[in-house]
Amino acid sequence: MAIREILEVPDPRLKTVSEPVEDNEFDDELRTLVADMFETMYDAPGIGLAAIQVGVPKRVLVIDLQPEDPDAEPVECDHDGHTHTHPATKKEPRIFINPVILDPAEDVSTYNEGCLSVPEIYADVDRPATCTVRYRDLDGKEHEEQLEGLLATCLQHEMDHLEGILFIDHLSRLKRQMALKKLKKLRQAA
Ligand code: GNR
Ligand code: NI
Repeated sequence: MAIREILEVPDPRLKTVSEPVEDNEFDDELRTLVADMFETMYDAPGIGLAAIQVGVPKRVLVIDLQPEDPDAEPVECDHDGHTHTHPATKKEPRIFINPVILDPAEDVSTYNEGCLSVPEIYADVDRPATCTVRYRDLDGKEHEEQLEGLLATCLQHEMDHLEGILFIDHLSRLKRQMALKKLKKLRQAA
């Protein structure tokens, strides 16, 4: 397994429309891609990742919302001589290959989104609050599932990546330009 480099704006590859995984491509190469995507996402850290974010134009998504685990002991962590405790989190890795959204809800939910390809920028995005997704697993088997809450939001954010769309593309032109200017400034400061 390997951590891969995450593409960032304005990399033109992020605008690619990704290709479906064909029936004969459910192989070890796909398994390695998915394993590397999880490792890259956990390292970042993030709650979702689309293959194009690591430069692979295939319709492959991984998601792990890493919810807090109330049954586990809090985790102590140490950085710069300061000790913090965090609630423990559970791993809930999810893989969506060739996902298709069916019947998006009319009711909308707003979430303050971020994106590993648009680092340190956050903005409210409205999306259908629930949806059904049809997708394949790593064995090529088809599934259908009703999603709600953050999982519905995150899946739709990731599906946008498959069409070459970023969350900032949902903002007004003025807000998008402000976000990109802020990112440029943050990079100059770094
Ligand atoms: O880590 C991420 N957090 C997030 C927060 C709200 C809505 C979507 C996301 S996905 C993002 C990781 C990412 O960029 N996936 O493409
Ligand atoms: Ni993203």
